[in-house]
Amino acid sequence: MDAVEQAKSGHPGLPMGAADMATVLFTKFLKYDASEPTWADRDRFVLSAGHGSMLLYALLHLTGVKGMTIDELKNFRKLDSKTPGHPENFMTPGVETTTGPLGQGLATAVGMAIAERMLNAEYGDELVDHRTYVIASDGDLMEGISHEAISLAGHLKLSRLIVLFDDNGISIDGPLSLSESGDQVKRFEAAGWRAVRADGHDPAALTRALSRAQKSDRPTLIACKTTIGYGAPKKAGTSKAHGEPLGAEELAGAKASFGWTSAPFDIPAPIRDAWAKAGRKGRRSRKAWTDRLKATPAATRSEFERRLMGIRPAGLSAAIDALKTRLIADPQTVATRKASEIALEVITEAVPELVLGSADLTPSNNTKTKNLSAISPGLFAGRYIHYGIREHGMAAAMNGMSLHGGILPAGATFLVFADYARPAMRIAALAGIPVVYVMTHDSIGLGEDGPTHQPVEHLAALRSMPKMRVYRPADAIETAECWQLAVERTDGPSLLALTRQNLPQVRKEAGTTNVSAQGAYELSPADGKARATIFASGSEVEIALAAQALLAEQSFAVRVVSVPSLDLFLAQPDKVRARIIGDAPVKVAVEAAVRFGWDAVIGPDGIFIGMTGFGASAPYKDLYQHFGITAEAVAEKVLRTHNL
Ligand SMILES: Cc1ncc(C[n+]2csc(CCOP(=O)(O)OP(=O)(O)O)c2C)c(N)n1
Repeated sequence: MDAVEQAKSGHPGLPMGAADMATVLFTKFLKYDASEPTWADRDRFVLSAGHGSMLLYALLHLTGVKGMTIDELKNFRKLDSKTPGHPENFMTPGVETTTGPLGQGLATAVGMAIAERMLNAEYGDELVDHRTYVIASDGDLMEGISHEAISLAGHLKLSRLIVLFDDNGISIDGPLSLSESGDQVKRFEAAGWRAVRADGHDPAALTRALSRAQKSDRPTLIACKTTIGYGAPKKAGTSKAHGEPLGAEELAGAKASFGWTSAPFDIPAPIRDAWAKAGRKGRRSRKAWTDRLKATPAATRSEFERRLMGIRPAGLSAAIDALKTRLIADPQTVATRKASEIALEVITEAVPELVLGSADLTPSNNTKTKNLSAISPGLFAGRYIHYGIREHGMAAAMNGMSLHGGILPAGATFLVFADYARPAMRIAALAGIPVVYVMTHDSIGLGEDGPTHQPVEHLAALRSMPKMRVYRPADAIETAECWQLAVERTDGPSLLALTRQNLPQVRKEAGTTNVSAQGAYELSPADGKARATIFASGSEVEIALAAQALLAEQSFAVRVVSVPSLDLFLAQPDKVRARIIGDAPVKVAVEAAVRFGWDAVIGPDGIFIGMTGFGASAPYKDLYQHFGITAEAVAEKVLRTHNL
């Protein structure tokens, strides 16, 4: 209450209403040690309703997490504080994931619970044996993503997942009855959960419910009846308590109702001591775990530690180099989705933490290599996940798996359905979570399925997202290189946009350098002084090379620059960019998508050959003709511009 009041901004209602639940959870159930908030076998706690961040900050402060001082609480919502408006895992020790967009935390927690069971299946109870707890609000459960998350969790029987639902019947607009008449308990039951109701202000009832939840063979929802802004004389139980400081009068009234006489931010010693004790509660468990880890055979132990630290295995680059050598010796004319499968045959062997999956497009995404078996309800040995048709749930679960540690998730769908996953992808970018999206059917090149399935604006939209890395490789060699970069990245998400249609192998040589690492490189130099440069990505590199040949017939020398990652290229130092862009007077970009973004390479006067609107349903070669994305069109425009 004091911190929100001092910040003149924030949400007191949820922290006040959920404090009883959190207190029972943290003092009696949660396995954690505040002195080591990143201990690998700790229980995970996710405050899905991120607007209630002050509850989490208060818990971290009271339990004694290093750095979470009372001054941080006083600086709530100030620049560079550890107490930002919504919880950010990259700013605050002890915060497991960034939350705020409602529903994300719950869906992320599902991924954490999956990761825990998968690592348990690999390393056993001795090393991996913990739970994932969530506090979720009405808003979390109203969001569509919650459907995907709870049905996936129910299906997989994630019995280590326990959700405390802050069932206060209030949201911003007023009582929930304005917009909701469903029954969450029944909904969760229908999804395969154990779901019960409890009085959220009765510690004994909460204790009983949590004890039973720990023994369940299914995930558990505890719908806790609470009062938002509990204790505030007038605002309690109303939407007025949700998102603004209480104000002096209500604050004083609330403190009086609790018999609280201390000054603002002053915490009486007995209370402080009790919480500090709770913060030490898991110390013995942690020490016992550390002893078990020490007693683990050295090879298993170092592999476990490597994976949890997020260090990629040493063998990856040698494996990629060997694959590239093989591809040079035996060039492949394949779709890049198939090239991705070829690369994955190698990478999945070299990188045991890589867990693949698809939102029900496995045969189209080519993500299930022969060596991978799928997890199934209650059985978590495996490295493949059938996420079902749940793109958003998949992307959020991937965030959770990655944040849990020990796993690098890669999930797949069609590129156009990135839109269905986008809010979780944005969290991955914002929070710097390493995950890989395998997004096939990346343009009109998918053909007959037509414009609903043909992405045109998606590459631009995804490239514009800060910290998202978008790759669109041109052939089997670039696909291997882009996969290597995606797997090596440990500070954020990567996306591979891959074709449905076959492409020739355009790289004629490949050393041990990953030339895709600068985002663009000269693939085919001009024969003589270049009069134009053609930039292209993915499937259009073939067209650029054909245009180069057509122009050569007319003694017009052009160079071709392949751009496997436009955003990575634009992030290079000026010098690198200038060298690769070159000084040929005519600049052309070819990409079967909208122009947005390419002006940074070709300038506003550059020639762009691509899409200006939605696609159409037809065989893909007809579409390329129809939309004028052809070598002839490129050559003709280059000559016309040159002759102006
Ligand atoms: C995806 C998304 N939509 C909208 C919001 C804005 N918002 C924050 S809290 C909230 C609803 C508040 O109701 P509830 O979840 O019941 O929380 P409580 O009022 O109990 O604190 C909304 C709409 C958001 N944070 N995320």
